[in-house]
Amino acid sequence: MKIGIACYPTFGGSGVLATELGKALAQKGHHVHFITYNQPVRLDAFVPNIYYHEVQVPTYPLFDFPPYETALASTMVDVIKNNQLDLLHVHYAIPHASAAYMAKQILKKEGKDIPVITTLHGTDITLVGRDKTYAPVVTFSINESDIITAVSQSLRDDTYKHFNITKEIEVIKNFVDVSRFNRKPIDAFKKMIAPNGERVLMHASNFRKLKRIPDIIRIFKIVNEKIPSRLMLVGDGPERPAAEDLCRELNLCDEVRFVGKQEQMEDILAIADLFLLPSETESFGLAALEAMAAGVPIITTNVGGLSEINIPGETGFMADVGDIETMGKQAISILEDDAVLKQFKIRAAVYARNYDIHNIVPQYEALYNRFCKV
Ligand code: GMT
Repeated sequence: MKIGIACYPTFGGSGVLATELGKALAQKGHHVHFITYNQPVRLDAFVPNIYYHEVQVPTYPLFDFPPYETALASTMVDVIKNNQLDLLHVHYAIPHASAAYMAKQILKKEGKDIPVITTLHGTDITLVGRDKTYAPVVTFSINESDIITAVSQSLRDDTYKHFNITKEIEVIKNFVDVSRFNRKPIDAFKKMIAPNGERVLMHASNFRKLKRIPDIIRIFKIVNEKIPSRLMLVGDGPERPAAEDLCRELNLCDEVRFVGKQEQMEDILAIADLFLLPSETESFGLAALEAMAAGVPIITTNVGGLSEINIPGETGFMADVGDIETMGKQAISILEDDAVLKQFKIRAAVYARNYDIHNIVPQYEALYNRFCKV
């Protein structure tokens, strides 16, 4: 099958998921064409049946806002026509679903009907998409997609709650390549972060407000007062300067390491003992699933899709948004005893297998097969 994938090329979960899906489909023999404005971060190796088409957005003095969506739709048309694509799968509704609608209409006039699959990832529904500046276009273009999928049951419910969607939304949960996360810790790296064998707590995200980075630092403080530990913060974003200030204020600069954006999450997670994701909202929590796959228990809030992947007492614990005290106590209960920690680590890895790439990718292929036979 020849499949077009439009996504964000960044470290965000939707782009990571779309890229991993494309790589998995290519491994199964499909031809996968990525259409986006930069090389996706997880697209890091040459694979003969993976193609990358960069969306160029020419600037012009008139454009205070270069029209990316127009350039994207035009690139979609060009790639679909010149590579005889069988379908277009877009990840994150804004602006991919509306650009896909436009491309579909243009191609229809030329006698080609290209099926469009839209996968909803989270903030395109729960946050940004609901803004009334975007909502009519988001609603329209989701309804015009041939197939709509959501990455969790909770996101499916939210989509029906906030938008007037007249079609069935199918749930295909996010996945992880479990074999990739089965790494042994790199000793030198572990020594650098935790020179005296301290417990390593970790968080990875785009440091946006909804990730509640201050909660992470305060949870860590509670843990650190009882257990020798280090906090590793992976990623970057708008909340980082305030987070650094808070570390200074709480006198935690020696214990907290900001390591910036990282591509080798499997090596980084291999040295972690506990992953923290106390988000305000989270449609799925791919970062937490990757942690589980690496055998790292998780402490999360009980919002959105997090309560679908985190099994309290098994893979970690959950608490209400902002309940730092409870999350601190939960973290200590996992970390204070070697035997308990070991059991949580084993169970986290075992539960992650339910979301292994080999179980989930065939579900996408089954959707594609409704339109085209392999
Ligand atoms: O979490 C983010 O801010 C990034 C965002 C994205 O769109 O890339 O992640 C969303 O999609 C991920 C992949 O499906 C989900 O795992 C995240 O939970 C979701 N983020 C939110 O809902 C806040």
